[in-house]
Amino acid sequence: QQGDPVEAPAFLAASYACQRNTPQPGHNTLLTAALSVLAESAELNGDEGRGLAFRRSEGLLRSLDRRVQGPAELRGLPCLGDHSQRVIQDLLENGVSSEVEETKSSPRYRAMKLLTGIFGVGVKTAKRWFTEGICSLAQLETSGHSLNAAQQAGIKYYTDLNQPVSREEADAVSVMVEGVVHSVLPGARVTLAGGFRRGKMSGHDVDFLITHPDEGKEEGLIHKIIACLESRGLLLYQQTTRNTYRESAKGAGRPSSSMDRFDRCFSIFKLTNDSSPEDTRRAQQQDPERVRVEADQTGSGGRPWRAVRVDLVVSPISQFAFALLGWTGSKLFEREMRRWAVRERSMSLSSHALYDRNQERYLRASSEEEIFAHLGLEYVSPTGRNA
Ligand code: DGT
Ligand code: MG
Repeated sequence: QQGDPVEAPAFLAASYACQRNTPQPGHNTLLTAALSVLAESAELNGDEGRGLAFRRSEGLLRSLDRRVQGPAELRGLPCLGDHSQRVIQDLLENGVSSEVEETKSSPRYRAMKLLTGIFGVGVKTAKRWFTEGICSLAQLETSGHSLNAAQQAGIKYYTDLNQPVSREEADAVSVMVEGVVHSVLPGARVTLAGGFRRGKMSGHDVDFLITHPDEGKEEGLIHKIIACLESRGLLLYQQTTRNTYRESAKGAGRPSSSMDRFDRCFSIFKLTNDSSPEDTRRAQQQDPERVRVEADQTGSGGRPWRAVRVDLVVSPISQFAFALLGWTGSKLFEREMRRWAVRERSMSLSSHALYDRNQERYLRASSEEEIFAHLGLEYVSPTGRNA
């Protein structure tokens, strides 16, 4: 079949990220990395709207099934605002975007990134410090600001916590968490969520969702888990927050925000250098009370272990499917799913429940597939949720 070369058809792309399959890292990493910098910069400026616009463009480009070669291929694609298009055009023509390069080297962006890189420090606090002229950890330490417990841990383990967690480290942490959870509540289920469930090879933390097949058995579980982790010397820091979510029959307590109300623990684990998943499993089998493996290797700061951020979330089994969906991410995918629910289906979705505003009732689900089906969305597997 010969003839005149025809122009490649425009990419077909749905406008909501939750309607698309978005693998990691995608075919347009030059473009997505650049847009991610601009999104992050906007977020660090407290400009949510602008950040979201860049995140949507980034997500769209990551979902495309081939590399964009020229601006003409972008015609007809959703989610690409004028600003994103200008940046993309620059990158396609010159290989770099001056705006992105300037952003990356700007003192404000660098300082804000450094300060928000401290565990326990959000954008607001970092902004306040930056306006006082604080741009480094040394300046913060001599500033006389009193830091809360989380921030103190954040400073203490700064280097470790800013070094990405590898897949292997995540697996080693999984073995530790499973060992502890099963020892305090046999039959409980531990599921790796977050970026690692989406197939990412590294992450900033390791997220776990914990439940038990018998509703109610999970009550108070978080405290038992923490006590056990502490007794085994596996925790460097922890802060537990209590569940306050109550489902109201009238729907008054229906999910109205993305705030989570599960029992949750923000923690920092002590991961020994040689705690590969296999070693950790073996050590636990030999002596469950002693999973600390004395190592002769040295880690960051000459230590034989390293600090790793771990989030533990406990969900009752009745909410598990919603919790799993909510804690798998990505953040943009979640956000888009909630936006789809409200705008296209008149439903409210949270990590706890799905409420149908027309029928004025909650829709039950025992799997993620059922939630997608309730929403009239085609199922997207976790590895396709990297929007
Ligand atoms: P990373 O940076 O490699 O850890 O990437 P993720 O995707 O694992 O991001 P992370 O750990 O911040 O959060 C995992 C997912 O959990 C995220 O996509 C949305 C959800 N999530 C995190 N924090 C909250 C929260 O406070 N409330 C709710 N509802 N969901 C949250
Ligand atoms: Mg994570």
